[in-house]
Amino acid sequence: MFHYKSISQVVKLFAMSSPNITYISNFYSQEESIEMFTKLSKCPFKQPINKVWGKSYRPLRKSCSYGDMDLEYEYSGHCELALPWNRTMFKIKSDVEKKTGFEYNFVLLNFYESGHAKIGAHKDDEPSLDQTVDIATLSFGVCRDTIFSKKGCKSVRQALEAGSLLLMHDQKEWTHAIPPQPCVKEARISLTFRRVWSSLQQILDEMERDYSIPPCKRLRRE
Ligand SMILES: O=C(O)CCC(=O)C(=O)O
Repeated sequence: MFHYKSISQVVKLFAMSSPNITYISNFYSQEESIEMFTKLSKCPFKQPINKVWGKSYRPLRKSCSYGDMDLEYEYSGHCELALPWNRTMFKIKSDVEKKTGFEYNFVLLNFYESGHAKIGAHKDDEPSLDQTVDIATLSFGVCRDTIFSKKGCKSVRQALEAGSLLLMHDQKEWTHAIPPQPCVKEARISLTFRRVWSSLQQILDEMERDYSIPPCKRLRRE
């Protein structure tokens, strides 16, 4: 017979051994996804120069970003300066916010021209990211897989279909990647919505830490 305690331990163990994600397959209909893919293909994608472990490289993947005014996001030694929201991007952002209940101020777009373009295993854990807000990934174009991995756990593979929305809740323990799929010949565009601290907020946070301002005197984030 199971005791309540042992069941809750099993539930906890299971939660630790699987990535904390929610996948919604038809967030946008097929027709909407095709229309959006066409619009999004016209975004000013550029091949960034990334730096990992001191080495610079140009990934095959191209990217661009939109966000609130003067917002910058630094990752892989590369700084993305957000373009101002346009009508399409603002509409998509509102749809995602309605579904998730979170407010986003930044979106990173990735353009994978074919299955040769990829993104290595990584965590979106930059200090400039608000970790209490789920990262929301929309996919358009060809279906690609994502792989979640954690040491000692079985990897989880999830197909990201056109029009789908993937929510990553608390990903401190798991990495995610878009592996190469050379047999895939068509393009995919992903949009990852995030909440980024502004540089001013980061300075205030550092001051709080450095001068040990008691919590009651701290400025609230919002
Ligand atoms: O394209 C994707 O689905 C993932 C993108 C990603 O992991 C990232 O931009 O950090």
